Amino acid sequence: MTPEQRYLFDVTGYLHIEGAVKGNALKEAQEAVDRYIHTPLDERPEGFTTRPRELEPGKGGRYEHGFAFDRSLEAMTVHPAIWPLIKEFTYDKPRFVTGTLTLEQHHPVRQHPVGLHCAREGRHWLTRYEVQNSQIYCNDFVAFFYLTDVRPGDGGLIVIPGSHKSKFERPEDLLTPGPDGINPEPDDVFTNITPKAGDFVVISELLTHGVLQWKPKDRDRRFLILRYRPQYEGQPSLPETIINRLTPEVQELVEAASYGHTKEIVKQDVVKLSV
Ligand SMILES: O=C(O)CCC(=O)C(=O)O
Ligand SMILES: [Fe+2]
Repeated sequence: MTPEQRYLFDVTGYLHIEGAVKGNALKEAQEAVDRYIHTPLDERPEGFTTRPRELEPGKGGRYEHGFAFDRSLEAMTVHPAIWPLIKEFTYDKPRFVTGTLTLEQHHPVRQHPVGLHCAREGRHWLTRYEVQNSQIYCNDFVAFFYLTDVRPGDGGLIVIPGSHKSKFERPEDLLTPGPDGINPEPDDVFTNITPKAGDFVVISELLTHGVLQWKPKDRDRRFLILRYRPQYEGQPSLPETIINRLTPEVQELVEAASYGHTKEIVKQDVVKLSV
C-alpha cells in the first residue's frame, strides 16, 4: 500500500484503483462473467445460486459466488492491486468472505432499493477502523471489481467521503428519493464513483454508501463484490461445492483461523495461484 493510497483511504474511507486489470486478463474475466450470466438454469454448476432465485439467464440480479466460476475471476480475490491493502487492513490475518457477481440493468422502478447504508447500522459485530503505527486496521471491507464501464450520469455507487469516521447517527431523511421516487436530488455531499472495466474500488464497510438508479438502457453494470474480514472474526459461510472448486491458496484464504496463526498465503507479497 503506497503512502498516497494510505492517506487517501484514511481521509475518504475508499480507494479507486484505476486500470488494475487490462488486456487478456480483463477479457478472460469479462468472458467468464458472460458465461456465468448466460448459462441456462439447468446447466449452472452446483452451488451457483442467484438472487432472486431462478433468475433467468442474462437478467439483472445477484449471481452468487461469481468469483468461483472461473480462475480468471478467482484471481481477483488476491490481485496485486489489492493484496497489499488486504494484508495491511487485517494486520496480515485475512479471511476472504464472499464474492458475489452483480449484474445491474436499467429498471424503470427500483425493485430492490439500495439506500444509504453502512456497517454502523444493524450489524451484530463491532466494525472498526483504526490507525496504529502508521498502519490502517479495518475489520470489514469490500473490494468491488468492475467488468464494465460506469460513465458520469449513468448511476451506480455513491459514497459520502469521510463518513467511515462519523460519530453521529445518519439523519434518516438524508438523500431520500426525490420527485421521481427513485433517485435523491443531486447533492454535493455524496460522490458518484464511476469506475471503468478493470478498476477496483475498495471501501470500508463503515463508509456510508448507496446506489443510484442505473440509467443506460443499452448497457449494464457488472462487478464482483469481494468481502474480507480478519481470519479470527466470524466463520466461513461458503458452500462446500464452491470451496472445493477453489485453488489451495484461496481455500486457505477462506479459512477461519486463530489470532496467533499465520497463513501461508500472507508470506507472499504477490500471490501466484495454482492452476
Ligand atoms: O451496487 C453497488 O455498487 C453497491 C452494492 C452494495 O453496497 C451492497 O450490496 O451492499
Ligand atoms: Fe453495501
